[in-house]
Amino acid sequence: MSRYIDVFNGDADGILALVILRRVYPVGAEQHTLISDVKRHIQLVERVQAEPGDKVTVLDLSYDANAKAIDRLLAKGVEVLCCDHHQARHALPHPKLTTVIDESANCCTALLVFREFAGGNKALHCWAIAALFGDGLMAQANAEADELGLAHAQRAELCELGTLLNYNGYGRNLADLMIPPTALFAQLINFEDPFELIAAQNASVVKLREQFNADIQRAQNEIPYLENESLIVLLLPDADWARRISGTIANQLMEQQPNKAVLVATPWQVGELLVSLRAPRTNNEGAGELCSQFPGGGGRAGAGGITGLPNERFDEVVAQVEARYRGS
Ligand SMILES: [Mn+2]
Repeated sequence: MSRYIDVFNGDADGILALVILRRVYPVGAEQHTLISDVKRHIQLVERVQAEPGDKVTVLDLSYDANAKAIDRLLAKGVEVLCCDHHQARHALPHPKLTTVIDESANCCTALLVFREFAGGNKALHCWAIAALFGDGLMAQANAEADELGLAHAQRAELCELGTLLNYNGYGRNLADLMIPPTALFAQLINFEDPFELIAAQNASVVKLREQFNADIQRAQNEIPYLENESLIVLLLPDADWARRISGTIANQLMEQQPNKAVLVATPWQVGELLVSLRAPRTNNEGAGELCSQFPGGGGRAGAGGITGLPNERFDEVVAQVEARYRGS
């Protein structure tokens, strides 16, 4: 019996892309393998152990970061489906490979999966909107919500859910996370749409909300490392709450101050930082490109990051961001 091996990013977008796909194409538990990790760990395809005839689906993970591992699977006769919105220069045609890739700044993987496979299903569209909110893509989330005629209160619910699921993905390793992404998926897949999940007062959602509220409060009280008319920089302390909230506070600052770039750093391994960059909303490009000039850096047009930046290079990053987005 062939197996379905689903490999997905541990953030809102990765989890919800898989929820949409597996509500359209359900797979029995005995045939199903799930592989995920913290948001920052994106080279997950190398963990796949597949046999010829197995079907591997890769969601919300950069093709380029996984290209070698995908090539090995294809060469072995494994079918691979990749849906993503990160850089994919190495995705070459292959009879066993299907790609749904769109690198535009206003799109996320869950939206791609919805458009490609869900045939306009309204309940599944709502999951995709939650994912857009989770990825900080507010304008697109609202445009999709307009299509469905969602009320303000419903949008607020989807925004909160997306934010909470995204928040859960941040950490150095799985032990830092409140709930492992594979366990979150296993709960979410049981609900037809996100409103049902929220109305059920799902225990995971309640737990995430409580911790989130405490963490965001602490982050909002931090004094910026640097702030001027073109950027705002936060350097958070070496604490689990800071690692959990770093991505969310970056998205929140970006929304509040749309003409500034946002840079948030937290201590990573000894002598290193984890850096998140958001391009200004008013000049929404170049973030991934800027980050990829540093080892461990990458991302997409509006959002990028550097994993393991040596502390002494931080001011260099700050200077580059300031030069890149001055006058945005
Ligand atoms: Mn994503």
